[in-house]
Amino acid sequence: MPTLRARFSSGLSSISEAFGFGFNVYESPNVFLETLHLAERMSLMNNLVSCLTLVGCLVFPSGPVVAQVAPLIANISARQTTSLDGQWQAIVDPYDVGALDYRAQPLKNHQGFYKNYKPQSELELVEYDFDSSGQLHVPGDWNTQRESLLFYEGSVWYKRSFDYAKSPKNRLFLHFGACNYLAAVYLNGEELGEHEGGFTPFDFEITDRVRAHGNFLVLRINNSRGKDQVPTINTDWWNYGGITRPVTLVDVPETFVQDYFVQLEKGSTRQIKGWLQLNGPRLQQNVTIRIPEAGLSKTFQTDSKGHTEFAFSSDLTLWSPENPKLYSVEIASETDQLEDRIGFRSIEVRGTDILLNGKPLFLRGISIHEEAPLRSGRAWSEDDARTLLSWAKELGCNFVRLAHYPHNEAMLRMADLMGVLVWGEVPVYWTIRWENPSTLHNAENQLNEMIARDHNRAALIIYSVANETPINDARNRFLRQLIQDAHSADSTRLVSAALQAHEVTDRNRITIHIDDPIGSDLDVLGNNEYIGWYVRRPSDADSIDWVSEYDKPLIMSEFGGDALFGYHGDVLTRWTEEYQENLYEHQIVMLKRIPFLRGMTPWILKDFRSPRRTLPRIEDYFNRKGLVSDHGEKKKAFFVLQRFYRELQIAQPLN
Ligand code: GCB
Repeated sequence: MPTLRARFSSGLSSISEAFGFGFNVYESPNVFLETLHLAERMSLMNNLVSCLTLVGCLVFPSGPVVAQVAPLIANISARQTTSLDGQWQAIVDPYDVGALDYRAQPLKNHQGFYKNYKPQSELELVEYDFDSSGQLHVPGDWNTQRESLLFYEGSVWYKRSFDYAKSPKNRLFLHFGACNYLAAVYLNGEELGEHEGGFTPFDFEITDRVRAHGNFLVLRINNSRGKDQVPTINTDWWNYGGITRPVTLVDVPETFVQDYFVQLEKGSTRQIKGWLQLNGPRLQQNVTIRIPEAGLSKTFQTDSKGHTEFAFSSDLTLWSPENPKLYSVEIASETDQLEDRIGFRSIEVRGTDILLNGKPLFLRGISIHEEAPLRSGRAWSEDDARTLLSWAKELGCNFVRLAHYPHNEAMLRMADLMGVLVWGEVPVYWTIRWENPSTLHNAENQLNEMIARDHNRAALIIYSVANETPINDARNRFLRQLIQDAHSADSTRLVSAALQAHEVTDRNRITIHIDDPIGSDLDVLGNNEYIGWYVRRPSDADSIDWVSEYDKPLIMSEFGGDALFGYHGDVLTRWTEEYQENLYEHQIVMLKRIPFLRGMTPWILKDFRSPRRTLPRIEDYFNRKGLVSDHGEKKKAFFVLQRFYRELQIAQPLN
């Protein structure tokens, strides 16, 4: 995919020209924005959008943020790395004074915070100081580290220093697990580049810029919401800002194995098919893939672009939830070597069935937000992943929906290890700017970054491209592009989206129809419904019928209702555990009667923060649809679902 910068051509260079409206609104703002830094772009785009809206221009592409990131390096944990996690100096900058002067012009001198400048005399005016500005922990959201930042949306500058003795032959990269939402990265007072999107990893090469001593790394992270962003301004989750996942220095040989795909061929349980990509000056090499435990060793040659594709037969124990077998896979080129732990399984759809390793499977799932299980804020660690997935397993799950954006890599690796199948998702949520090409480009980029990071994880079986999006031509075009992207980046996995069906009432008989036109492009249908919470009474579910336009499997990707842990009453008193418990009981009656249902991921494992949820003493800015409270206590409905999943397990013991 071309970078955004590659699409720019020559054009305007000054703000006055831009505000003179002497440009094509589809092209030139991008060009002049390219010359500006992050905050300028963001605040100027807001102004431009307001101006253009006033003069009647309804469609306007927001300023895409230039991503000059290096191609993603796969499997960071298997490389020679140095962690930059820990306490970082942090300056909270709600007015972006670290980037713009009082005329909203880019700061050119040392006043730009990325310079980390110190006054040279008693007289000199310098209005910032990282060293006395307090600290934030990385990884971590800023919202739950300081009370004053709980609702904060804007910029925070981060700084840390490091020394690095690099061997002259090697190359060094900076790797960020994720920063929400926009990240501008500077090393030793120079801009490295920017990244847009809050949930996917990115790298910058710093081989020629790193010093043995006294490097200072500065990041400006901005989590302001924007209409043209992905997600857009309206969500039902907390907009946690910050460097939310680990930061790592990755030291690799001059020519290294950048990425590889070692998976079973679509539809096969014996044929391994994949590819490998080298990065560096020696692109033509012999590369060997070894799976010692299976006695496999195959050698291939990369072409002049450093690429090779391969296929060979194997006789492996297949990965499944009941036996999550991972093999050590060794990958060696003439200049680099690394190891991964990979599971091998097949996943397909036949009619309304989902087949894992050729056998029909029912996905006993639960939806999960990326919130820490036993403390406040974003989850990011292996321990967080283990606790969340242990709760899912205790519930009887063989499947989780990681909503509504790509979760951290530890979660995917833990799912591989624990035997939990995964639905991964991008934050194309509710109503985003379907007509804006840069919004589409951004969504495609986030999808590709997720796939690039996770495409060797056996647990991951479904890519979801959207959640509850309204049907219209522009949206259909947008989603079809994402579906096509997912299939072409990885043809082995299934593609889905959480849709919304509609109700038809005929003489008191309620039927729900699944007929979203996007259904024809998907491998698996997802559907969210809130019968008994936002619509109708819980008991109405008992007699509701479901029909589908498509001969495809359905996953009920959401249903549920809120309950405050410890609040009790009768089954028709909202917010009580009894209401939620009763709702689940009636849902199960309905779900059992849907002939093409092949899975479900009720909403949701754990209560999570949401600014939309304001009701005092009940919500207190938490969505309470969790089966587990935000303090880890299990609500009554947890046990209803657990009972149902046990029944299903008895009926289908091998999943
Ligand atoms: C939905 C959304 C989910 C919300 C949930 C709710 O349909 O997909 O993000 O949190 O409903 O609780 O309303």
